[in-house]
Amino acid sequence: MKPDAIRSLFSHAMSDMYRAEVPQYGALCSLVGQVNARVLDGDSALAQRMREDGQTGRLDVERHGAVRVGTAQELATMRRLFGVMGMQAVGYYDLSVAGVPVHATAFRPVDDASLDRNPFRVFTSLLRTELIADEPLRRKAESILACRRIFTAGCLAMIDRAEGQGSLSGEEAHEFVREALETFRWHAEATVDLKTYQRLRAAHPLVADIVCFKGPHINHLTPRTLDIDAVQAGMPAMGIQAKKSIEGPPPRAVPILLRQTSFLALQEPIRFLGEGGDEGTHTARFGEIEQRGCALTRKGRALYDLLLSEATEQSRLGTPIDQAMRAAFGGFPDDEAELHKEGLAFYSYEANLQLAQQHAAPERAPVSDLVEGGWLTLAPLTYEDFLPVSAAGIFTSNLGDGAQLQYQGRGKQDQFEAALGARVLDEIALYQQTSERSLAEALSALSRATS
Ligand code: OOG
Ligand code: NI
Repeated sequence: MKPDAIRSLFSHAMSDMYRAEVPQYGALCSLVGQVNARVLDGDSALAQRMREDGQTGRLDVERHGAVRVGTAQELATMRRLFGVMGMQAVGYYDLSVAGVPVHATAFRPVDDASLDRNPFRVFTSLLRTELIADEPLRRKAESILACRRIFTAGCLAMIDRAEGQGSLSGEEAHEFVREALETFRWHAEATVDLKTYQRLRAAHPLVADIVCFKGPHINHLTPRTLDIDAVQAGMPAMGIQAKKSIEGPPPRAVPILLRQTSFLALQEPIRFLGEGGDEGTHTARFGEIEQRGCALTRKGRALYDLLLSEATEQSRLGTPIDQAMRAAFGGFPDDEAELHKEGLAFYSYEANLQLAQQHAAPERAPVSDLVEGGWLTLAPLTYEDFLPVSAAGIFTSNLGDGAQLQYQGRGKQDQFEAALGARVLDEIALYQQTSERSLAEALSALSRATS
C-alpha cells in the first residue's frame, strides 16, 4: 500500500477515535461541513477554482492534529512512524518565547499530489525539560519519561518492516494503523500520584500533560473551514464554548496564511496512582478549526510579522486586539494581482494556450507582463503550515489557569534536529520550488504553443 493511502487510512482512524472520545469534535465537524457547503453554494467562482485546483476533494477529509512528546527518542520514533505515511518534518516552531516550554515541527506530506490526496498534518512538540527550573523536579520528570514506552511492540515492528521492505502490504498497513493508533489514545489513568502531578503542573501545566500519562494523547483534531467567522459565530448555538478571538490575520478579501480558533479544553476525570486511587481532573483535549489562505514569500512573511508585532504592541497599550489587527493589516495588500506583483505571496502558474495561439506571447517578457496580458493565469498556493504566535495562543487558551512565565533565550533548532534525527525542511523553500516548477512548465507550454 502506498504511503498516501496509509496516511488516509490513519487520519480517518484517528478522526473516528477522537469523535468517539470527544463528542464535541463531531459536532464541530458537522458545523464546519454545513458552513463549507453554504460557502461553496454561494460562491460559484470559488467553487470552480477549488475544483480546478483539486481542493474540493481534500476539503472534507482535511485535518490537522497535535501531540506533545517528552524525549528525543520519542520524537525520533515519531519521525519514523509518520515517515511510513509519507509525512516529513517541516518547519521549526519555538514556543518558549510565548512561555510554553516546548519546541515543535509539523509532520506533513510535501509533494502536490500527496497534499491533494490527503494533507493530514500533525503538529508535534517536544518538551524542553531544561526549562524546568526546579532541579530535583526536572530530574524526576526525566526519569518518569525515561521509563515509559509510548509505542507498542507491534507498531515498532511494522515501522521496521516498512523501512526494511520500502513499503507495507495492505494487511500490514491495516495492522500498522491499528497499532499506531494506540500511541495517540486517551488514558484516564495517570502514571503518577496526585502529589507528583500537582508539582509538575505547578512548574507548567504542559509539563504535567506530557509527563504524567502513558502516552502522548492526541489533544485536538482540526477540520478546515472556508469561513471561520461563520463557524465561530455558530458555535454557541451548538453548545460549544469558543475561544474569544480568532488567531492570525483579520478577515480579508484574499485570505493569507492561516486563521484559527478553538473551543476550550474539557475538564476530564483522572485516576491517580496511590493507595486510595486519588481522583482528580486534567484539561488537555480541545477542538479547533482553521481557515487556510495563500502561502507568503519571505518578503510577505516579514511584512506579516511586522504588522503582527505592531498590532500586539497596540493591544498591549489598550486597543482591543481585533481592532488593532484590522488597523495594522490595512498595510497588507488585499488584492491578488498586487500580492503577486509585489512578490508577497506564492502562486502556481498556468499557460493560457488558447490566447497564446491567437496572440503570441512576447518573448523574454517579465512574468508580470505575461500575467497582466492574460498569457499566464495565477492560482494561490495554499499555506500548509502553522504560525508560531497563533500556536502559542492556542496552547495558552487551553492550559487553564497556570504559570504564564516568559522563558529567556532563543529556540534551539539544532538541539531539536539532533533529537529528531533529521533536519526539518524549510517550508518557504518548498513553496518556492512548487511555484518555480509550475512557472517553468507554463513558460515552456507557452513557447511551444507560439512556435
Ligand atoms: C499544539 C498547538 C498548536 C496549532 O494549530 O497551531 C496547534 C498543542 O496544543 O499541542 O495545533
Ligand atoms: Ni492546532
